[in-house]
Amino acid sequence: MVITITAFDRSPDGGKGLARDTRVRWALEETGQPYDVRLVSFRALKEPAHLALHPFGQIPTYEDGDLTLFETGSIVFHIAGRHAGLLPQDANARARAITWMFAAVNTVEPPILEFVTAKFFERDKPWYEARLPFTAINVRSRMQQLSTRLGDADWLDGAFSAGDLMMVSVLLRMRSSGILDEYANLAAYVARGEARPAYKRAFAAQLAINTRQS
Ligand code: GTB
Repeated sequence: MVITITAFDRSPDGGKGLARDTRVRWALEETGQPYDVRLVSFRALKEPAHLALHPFGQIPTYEDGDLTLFETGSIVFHIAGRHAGLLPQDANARARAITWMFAAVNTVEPPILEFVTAKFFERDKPWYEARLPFTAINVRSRMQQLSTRLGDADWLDGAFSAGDLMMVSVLLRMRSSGILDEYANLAAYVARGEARPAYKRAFAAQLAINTRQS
């Protein structure tokens, strides 16, 4: 039984790899797992067949035999727990890598999403001019803290792990704003993630879908 994930039929980013199926593809590539992709339109996301897989009507989902998962943190954790390559063997190092996964989705991603939402979806709102700089302050605060912790290390805690995979995926969302490049070590960290062969394969696969002629 081959793993099947879902992805946008056409991602709004046109293939920049920012939709969350990319991080799941990346985890599957890092661990050498073959997978199929079922493409879903925005309309189909909210239809019963997809809602049975994902209660919030989103991508990505993950199906492997009789197991269905949603939420990228959970999906990547599952992949990393089942296959070698993304979590250390040492119990304490493993716990720290998992902590970084949670930090990525619980502590770093929320202010980034607030910023992105304000910047791209609230331009016509009366609060836009006041709110956008406020959300940027919150992002910079988190990024400064992360930058300080990373220092001149290659990865957050020893060897590359699922924690880095999630953190790089989250930070990528800040590149187009220019804010990522304000933190040279974070920009280099993200670039190291993108340079990994597994990331390149994941990126190329989603790009092919999002740039295909229909
Ligand atoms: N917490 C969930 C997870 O991590 O799995 C969040 C999943 C999620 O937000 N999915 C989005 C979705 O399905 C796609 S990734 N949205 C449709 C909906 O809610 O109706 C978010 C995303 C979308 C588009 C871009 N982009 O074009 O740049 C980037 C990120």
